[in-house]
Amino acid sequence: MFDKILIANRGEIALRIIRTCKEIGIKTVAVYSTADADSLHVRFADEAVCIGPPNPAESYLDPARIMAAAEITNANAIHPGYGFLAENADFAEICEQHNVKFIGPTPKMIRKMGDKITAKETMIKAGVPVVPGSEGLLKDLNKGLKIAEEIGYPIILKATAGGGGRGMRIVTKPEEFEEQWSLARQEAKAAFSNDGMYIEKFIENPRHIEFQIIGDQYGNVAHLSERDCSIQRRHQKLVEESPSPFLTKKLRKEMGEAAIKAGKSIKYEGLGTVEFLVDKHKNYYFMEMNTRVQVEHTVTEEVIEYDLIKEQIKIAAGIPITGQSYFPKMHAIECRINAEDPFKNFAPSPGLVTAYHSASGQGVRVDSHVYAGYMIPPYYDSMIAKLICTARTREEAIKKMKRALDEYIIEGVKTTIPFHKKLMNDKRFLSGKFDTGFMEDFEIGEGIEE
Ligand code: MV4
Repeated sequence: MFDKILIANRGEIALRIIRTCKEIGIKTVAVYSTADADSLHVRFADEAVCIGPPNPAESYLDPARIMAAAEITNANAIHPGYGFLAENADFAEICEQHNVKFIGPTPKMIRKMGDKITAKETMIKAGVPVVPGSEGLLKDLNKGLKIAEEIGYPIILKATAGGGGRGMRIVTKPEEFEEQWSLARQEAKAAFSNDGMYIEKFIENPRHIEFQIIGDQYGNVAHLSERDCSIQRRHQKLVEESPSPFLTKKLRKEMGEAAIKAGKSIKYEGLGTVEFLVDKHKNYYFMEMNTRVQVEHTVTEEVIEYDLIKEQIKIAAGIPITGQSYFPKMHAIECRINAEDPFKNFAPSPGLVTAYHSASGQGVRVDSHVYAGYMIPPYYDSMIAKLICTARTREEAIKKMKRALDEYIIEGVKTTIPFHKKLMNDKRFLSGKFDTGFMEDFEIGEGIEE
């Protein structure tokens, strides 16, 4: 087992990783930018190294600074968390070269799943259902038009280097194809220096249902059931839950087996997420695979009683898993509390937290790095807390969430708490019949007077 782990991240996920390390007796090193000097991850880690200015490119995103911090502190492993360098294959390779274990899959696996066309081809070979579309890279406009004609409009153009909603364009009729094709390629070239594109049939208002998988260094792969992440806004998830109110027992088993096939086809090592689009007829299609721990891993932890970070560290240390899959015993819902104003189009609201009281009580989990007097810096993402409520049924979890949202106090900045309060009373949300189009016609109504 590792003696000391460096956490190449900040905020709640850095704290989350430190917590598990403490429980299993591993020393921790925090890294921080000057904007985060007063952060809890700095205080709770055994050691802390300042790695640069607030700009992520000169701190949390700079492999050289992070590797230097690992070397001076003699850390034997690096946990990247999510975001920043978590899916950077070059960084994982640099770790290998410096004999520091990257806690995550191999650089080859990260690259394979990072290139969306290669990922899709891998899944086709493995027998995992994918959305009908072009096979491989689209060579030219005419080839694209021909394939679009074959599969039928609307179609979606996706960048092979994209993902998470970046570099996509919908085309509803052939007359629009040429313009969208050229715009999509320009955007992809600018954003990823790679204008490789592919086509898929456009699935209208799908559900986003993802399976947590776990694989060890010996080829064992298991699934830990699903999370429904259909409540999103501009490709940012707002609420996640497990189990999905949309899945039957039979479909869960079937999709879980598909997720395992996906993992086994690349001998996947570590924690991963297989994302599926599910249409209204309950057809499911592989969308992407994430090769990191995700924000919403907590929801899975609550419904199967499992420490995912602990397993991730054990796998990196070469300890085998049993290969047993898990099914939800409870129902958990997570509300992402962001420093954003839900009444002003979710505009960021960084600044000083003047008063803070966290929700608590049975079945209530809060993963957060915030405290009274904490300054939310404007340089990083706006998520400040994850509120997870767990109960035996969805109805009970929602009741608990309403209660927890009512007792959560955050003053000084605007937060998404009022949005979640409205959502927990929304008829469509309560019915469980919602899809990724949900936020397009959600009205929050009037703001509360202060
Ligand atoms: C799609 C799609 C419909 N049809 N692909 C968005 C994120 C990226 N991972 C893929 N995405 C989509 N791909 C086909 N063939 C609709 C989306 C999509 C979406 C997917 C999941 C969650 C929210 C979404 C919001 C808009 C579009």
